[in-house]
Amino acid sequence: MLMEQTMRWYGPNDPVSLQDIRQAGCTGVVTALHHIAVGEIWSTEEISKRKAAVEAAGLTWTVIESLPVHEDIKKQIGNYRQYIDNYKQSLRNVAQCGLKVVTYNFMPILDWMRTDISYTMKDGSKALYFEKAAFVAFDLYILKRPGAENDYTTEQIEKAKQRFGLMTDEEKDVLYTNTLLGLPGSEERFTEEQILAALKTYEGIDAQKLKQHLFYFLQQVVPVAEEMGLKMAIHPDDPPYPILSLPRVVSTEQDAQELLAAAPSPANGLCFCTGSYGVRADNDLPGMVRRMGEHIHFLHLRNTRRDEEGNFYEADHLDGDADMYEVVKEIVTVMRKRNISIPMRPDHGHQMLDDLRKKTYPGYSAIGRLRGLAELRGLELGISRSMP
Ligand code: DNO
Repeated sequence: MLMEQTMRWYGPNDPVSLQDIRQAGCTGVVTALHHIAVGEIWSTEEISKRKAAVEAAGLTWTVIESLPVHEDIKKQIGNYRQYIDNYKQSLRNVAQCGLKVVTYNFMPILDWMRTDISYTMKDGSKALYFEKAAFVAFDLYILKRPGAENDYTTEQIEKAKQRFGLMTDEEKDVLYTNTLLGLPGSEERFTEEQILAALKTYEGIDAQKLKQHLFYFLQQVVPVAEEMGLKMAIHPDDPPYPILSLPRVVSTEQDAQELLAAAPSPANGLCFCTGSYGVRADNDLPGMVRRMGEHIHFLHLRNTRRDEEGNFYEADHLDGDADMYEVVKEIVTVMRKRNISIPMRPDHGHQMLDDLRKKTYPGYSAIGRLRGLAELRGLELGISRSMP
């Protein structure tokens, strides 16, 4: 039994087509109804329409990524109870349409964060990159977040100052855009004032409080998911530590164990993203799969290479700090024990070959992901065949 191979598809406007995904060797896709505003109910009509489009291409809609959680739920303000009710209804609707796995995250305001989306690798391909000095420069000198200087050492500030001093106006502009790309729904650019205002709404919400809000949310929605036969899969924080003073609560094994314990159920599970968890040296990835394998409902396989300063780039899938061989070995063991196939997607990929001339979603060009998928698929088959 092998992992179910999927790729993310952003929907009808994605320059990577369903046909492309099928030719990459996938049997399923991971997609979401990105056109529905966060917090609104996903209707069965809209879900069925998307499902039919996927199936018409000979694929299955294997995982929803994401059914996003409204900011009010994370802060427990305003209409959060209504948004939780809406979430429950969306869960009922997706289950009614035959879907099985729902991915979401609980990151305040920002989803993922990189400072560079076209970092040139030695072979000329482009990767996503998080450069600490550029990020600190963004925080201190572009965003000018009040109190930001308290979050960094004198050395970091000095380095950021130098880095910023050498940037052209255009580079500053690109840095600004890149850094805020992970803002959900940020088709247009947010202004500095809007970001600062959003950050302000998290004043008084520390990690402990955010955790309570996450647990409350889980206690509300997990029973519905369980009743409907769905699996919830929470995506970890990316990067897995606080940024811009925002609290983070899904960054470590302990965080994951705690959230699983807060609403014990087969429906309460993880999206195990080796790329996100793997940025922390204290996350033992193979051990996490071994210990929490029962609860892994979806896999993002990706690799990063970090240094002491806090910089990291997205490496080739089998390269980087994560020992992908060990990780996949544990996954194979877990799947055999559970007697199931866990869906996976090669997460991100380098922009390479013909894709260097195309515009795709950052990290989601076809060829780089195809390369990652092909390598992972071979790795898994080799491991699986050689294991008794
Ligand atoms: C980035 C993705 C994340 C992920 C969400 C899940 O490439 O892995 O945006 O989809 O955090 O809710």
